[in-house]
Amino acid sequence: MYPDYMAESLRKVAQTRPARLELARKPDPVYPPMSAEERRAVLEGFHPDFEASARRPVCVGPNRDESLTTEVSDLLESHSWLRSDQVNLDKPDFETDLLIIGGGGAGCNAALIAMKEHGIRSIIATKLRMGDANSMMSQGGMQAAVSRTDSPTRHYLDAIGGGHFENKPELVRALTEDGPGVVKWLEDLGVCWDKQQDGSLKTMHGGGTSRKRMLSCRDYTGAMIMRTLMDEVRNHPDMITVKEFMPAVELIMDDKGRCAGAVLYDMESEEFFTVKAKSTLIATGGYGRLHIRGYDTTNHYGATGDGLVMAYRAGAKLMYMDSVQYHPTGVSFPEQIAGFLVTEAIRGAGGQPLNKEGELFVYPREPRDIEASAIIRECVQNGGGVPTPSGRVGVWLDSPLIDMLHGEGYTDKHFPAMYRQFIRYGIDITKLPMLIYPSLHYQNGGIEINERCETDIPGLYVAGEATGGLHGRNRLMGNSVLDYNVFGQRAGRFAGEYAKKVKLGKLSLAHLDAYEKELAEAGVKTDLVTPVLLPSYAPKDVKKRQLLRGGNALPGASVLQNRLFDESPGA
Ligand code: MEZ
Repeated sequence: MYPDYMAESLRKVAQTRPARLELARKPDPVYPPMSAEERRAVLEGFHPDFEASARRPVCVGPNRDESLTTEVSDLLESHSWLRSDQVNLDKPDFETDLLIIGGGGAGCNAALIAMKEHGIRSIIATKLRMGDANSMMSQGGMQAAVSRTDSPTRHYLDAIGGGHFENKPELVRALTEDGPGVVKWLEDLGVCWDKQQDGSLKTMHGGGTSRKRMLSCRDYTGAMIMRTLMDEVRNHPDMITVKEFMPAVELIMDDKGRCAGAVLYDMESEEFFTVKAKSTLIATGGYGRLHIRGYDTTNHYGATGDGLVMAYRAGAKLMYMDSVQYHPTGVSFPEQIAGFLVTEAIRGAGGQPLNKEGELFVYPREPRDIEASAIIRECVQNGGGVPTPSGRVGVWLDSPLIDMLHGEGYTDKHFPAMYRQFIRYGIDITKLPMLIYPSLHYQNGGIEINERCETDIPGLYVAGEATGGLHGRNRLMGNSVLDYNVFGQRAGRFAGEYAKKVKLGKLSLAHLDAYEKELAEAGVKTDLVTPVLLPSYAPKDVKKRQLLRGGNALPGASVLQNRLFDESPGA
């Protein structure tokens, strides 16, 4: 239940609802969409990326001197877990055609396509369990141009517009043209898309879409897709080996500068294992658990940007690593679930963002960065937010309108995940609005790839959220689900093709020594060891005890904190 002090604001929301419902029943927008100038002003004034300390130049590596998100620069200016002389590469522990780092949607698709199209064997090495990934957590849907009034060209234009015309065009073309084929592939594997009475696919709007294009499986879209893909992967144990709780900590190269596998870390036995692979795919997802600018996140527990730092140390270039996506509607209250996703589909179905006076203050379907900035402005500049007991703030998302617009039972049927998420705390979203605030959601930038998922490093492929360029500096809803399917498949296709031809040379970790030298030459002083692997929410005194374990202890500190070695040991 909401605390008593929120009752007055809730009363105002109920009071303004009949007039807003009338508006929503008309064909015109319920609130004027922003002009290009208004959009620019709200972004520059209120988007967290534009805060003074949000970016700083990185002083090592392929993007040296470029301004990146500050926490990303911190992440990249860090030490490896390993030194080249600590690892014996003469007899690798495992050998495979394709090593896939990451057990989310991109990784599963890649393994399946490499097997089906090339008869290629792969190892999927995943930090937690298979499917512990943002792919599993997406709710509202996947975009694909399947309806009669739509086309890949329209989808292309929307994605490019949403990305502020900075997307890599060849990637957007691949995404939008492959989209309808992905819908069929997933349906053939067993995904049950929502359908209309006549059996055709049900499509909805998302922010920034000019046509209804969002396909869904209620609000469990990612869960449905991932369960299906994981089942298919598990059906082929002879071709696809899954290693759980075994994150990669560094890439292995050969003496010709090609990627040749990775060093894995067994989280249970704390041993390192080497994998020699003809081609390697990074499908490690995003970095929400770095809690950039202190924001809560919608991301899963393992989203710590591991692929970025491994690829960067090996010499791969990053793109748009100055751009972070904050989902406009993360939970603000109940605080036990602060930051959790409230799907954009709620606004697509008619939910309206309101300030504490119950007034609409923004068109509900602006692109994400604009919508999020407008919500921050309403709270920070206009004082229109509702404070929570622990000092957060939020605006209302008026969900009861949805049943009023579409008929009783609609919310229960179409948003069961959302309904359950709130009813557990005594909040019935068919009767009361949700309190929301932007939440760190997506890594817009990442490792630069071409439409074959190739990087600058032969043999190194990247797919899904770990890549940069596809979404420009702002991704539209539902394009990440399509992204991990389209580019996961492409990665499997092209990495598989490459694996059939390549002859690897002598294995090496010399790039780690070179990176370490560069850090020293740049004068970087840090105790941070990456990949981070797991975020730590432990208090400092507990962290200190963890770090006093022998050897290369788990880097349990948040990426933003040093490893406390400067404090007296044992204190
Ligand atoms: O693409 C996404 O981020 C997505 C589907 C999220 C959502 O709002 O449901």
